[in-house]
Amino acid sequence: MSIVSSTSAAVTHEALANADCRTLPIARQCLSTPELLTLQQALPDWEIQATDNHNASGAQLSRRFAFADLASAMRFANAIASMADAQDHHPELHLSWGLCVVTWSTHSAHGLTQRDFICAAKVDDLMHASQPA
Ligand code: H2B
Repeated sequence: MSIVSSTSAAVTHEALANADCRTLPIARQCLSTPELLTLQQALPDWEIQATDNHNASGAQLSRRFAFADLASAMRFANAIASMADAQDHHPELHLSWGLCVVTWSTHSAHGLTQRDFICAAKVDDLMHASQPA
């Protein structure tokens, strides 16, 4: 099941966050530019970046999350790790005092696939869940 097709209308954040990477076939092909733009509209806080790192020779999806201290950033990173294992899709995490930078790409496709957008939406939900109402 594909969340997005080149002819599709808008995709919601909720639809991404509720999707399950384990139901998707192995990703070998990166999303097209129109597909990337459609999905990015659902994740306005995330930035698509050019990269030449060892996993993604094309593009990656990244967001910085600010915290009051290191322990809070580490708790958030641990929650992301549990979600990532459950989805069998794993981010790069940069942790420092008050900061967790989350970066997604799909190693098997060497770039961005819908798995990255699904997991980014789930990270947004984890952030909302960790904030006091
Ligand atoms: N995470 C990411 N980001 N990209 C992948 O291609 C990937 C992964 N592949 N996590 C998964 C694990 C694969 O190695 C295992 C065997 O399912």
